[in-house]
Amino acid sequence: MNNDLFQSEYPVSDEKVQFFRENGYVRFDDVLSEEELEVARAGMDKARAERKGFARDLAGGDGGGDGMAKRDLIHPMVNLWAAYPAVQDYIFGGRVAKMAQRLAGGGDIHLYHDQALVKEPGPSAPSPWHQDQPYWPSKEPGMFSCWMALDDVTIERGCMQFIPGSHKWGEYPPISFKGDGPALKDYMNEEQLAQWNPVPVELKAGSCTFHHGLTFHFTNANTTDHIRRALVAIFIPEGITYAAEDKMDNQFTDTITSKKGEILRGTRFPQLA
Ligand SMILES: O=C(O)CCC(=O)C(=O)O
Repeated sequence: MNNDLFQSEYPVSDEKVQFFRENGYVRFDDVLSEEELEVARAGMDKARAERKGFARDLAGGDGGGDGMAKRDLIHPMVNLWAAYPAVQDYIFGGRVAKMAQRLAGGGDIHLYHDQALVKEPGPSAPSPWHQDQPYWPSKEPGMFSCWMALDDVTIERGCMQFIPGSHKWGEYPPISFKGDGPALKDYMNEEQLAQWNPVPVELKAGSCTFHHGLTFHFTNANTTDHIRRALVAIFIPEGITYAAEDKMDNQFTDTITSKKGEILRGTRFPQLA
């Protein structure tokens, strides 16, 4: 740890914990200071510059070109903590991990991975309604994320939108980000459709939302002239087990050291709290 940034505690009230449990998401304002924001942005921008041709896109292209194709997509870069000290300080500083621990009701918190999600200015693509749990290796739900805004986010810039309470509706198949499969809405019954009331959460930079792995969420394309940078951390709370072959393989499967049914652990899932 280079300094004392990202370490001081951010109070999480019982009301916030309760809100998270009931709605499957919760917001926190002014979590990062201006100084911390600058450090986090610089870390992410370094990664963006160095990994220019590396960013993969969720919509199926190669994401490696510099033309419009790149602008159309969201560029996930994962596990920046392992390469960029600024992101490592953010992830290991403890503030956000302790907030996660409060929301989980205590117990150990391990990192699954971090993820920089960037929507460049100009026309880009929406992130379709989806749940995260279908893409994760755990047998039971319980893993969850912190989505930290590094820029002010509005609906037009791609802030997070949630369906409150949808984390209680069960797990649905993974949604294709290419748009070539069923939409999440296609799986809904009439009662669910009647409750399909998206809540956009506009945030100032340095504020964040947490969302449960089963919560339905969506972001618009970034149609503004300013970049949208979000730094996501995904947490494994206590008691989560590995589903192994019952789940799809992904780029993290090789780092998992657990056997099916054992507590989910891996060489790159450090304990944070
Ligand atoms: O940032 C986005 O556009 C989507 C974020 C998301 O799906 C997530 O963090 O789980």
